[in-house]
Amino acid sequence: MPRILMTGASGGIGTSLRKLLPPIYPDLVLSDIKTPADLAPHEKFKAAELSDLAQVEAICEGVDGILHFGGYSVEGSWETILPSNIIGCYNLFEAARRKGVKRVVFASSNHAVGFYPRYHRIGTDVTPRPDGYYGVSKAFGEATGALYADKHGLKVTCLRIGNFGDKPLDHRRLSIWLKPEDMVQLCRIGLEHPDIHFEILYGASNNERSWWDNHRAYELGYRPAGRAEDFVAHAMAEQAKLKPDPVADFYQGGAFCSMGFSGDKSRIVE
Ligand code: 15L
Repeated sequence: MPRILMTGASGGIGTSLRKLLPPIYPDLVLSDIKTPADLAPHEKFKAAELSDLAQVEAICEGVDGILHFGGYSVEGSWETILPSNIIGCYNLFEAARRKGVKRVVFASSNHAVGFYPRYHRIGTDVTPRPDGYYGVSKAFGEATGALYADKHGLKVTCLRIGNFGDKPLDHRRLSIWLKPEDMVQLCRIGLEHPDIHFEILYGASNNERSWWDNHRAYELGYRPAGRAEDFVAHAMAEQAKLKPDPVADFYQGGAFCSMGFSGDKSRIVE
């Protein structure tokens, strides 16, 4: 029975997967800086600060595979992103190597490629176009994952997650929504599929309005059950409550792109 470590256990994705993963991976070890408020007696939890390599090594001891969801999960200042998402991400891959962990699934994000316009359908092989320091940290994580796969033989899967949740929250999320059960399928591919060396896959459900070519995930057996179009009325009603934002509405990364934007608005074509 493989021992799986999940970092970021107190965050949004971690909290949801804590309920969905144990039937598949009974030997699940949870980690975060803070203990989940509702930690149950049967759950195994080890606190760790990602920016401290010794602490990260300690949680990797005896582990077969890692789901790395830890770190800062939205845009933040450089001072915030650097320790949690850059140093923390390096520490995770390096600790995994030192402790002989075989596989890592890294929670990358659509914000690594957020400055592609929505009209541009992209695959997983495009040049990163991050929409903030958070997106830069996700591109860094993908690059670090590739290095550890090629140089050290770690099997690495980066999931460029769209928007994880029970339903798509607005117009943009109709293109990028990821149902929790579909996330579980992607984690299983990363942790178990025999053909994994280094992969980048989009973390998106079966969304008709998708901007992403995710054929590699399907080749690896991904069969998402979520369909964003089933929630179109809800998403559009929520969208109607939002103010128009020309930069956010043009680029894939949405509001992360317009945050602090001082670029060339003439690149935005109606
Ligand atoms: C992300 O990467 C964030 O973690 C999440 O909070 C959302 O902002 C999501 O992207 C999104 O783009 O909707």
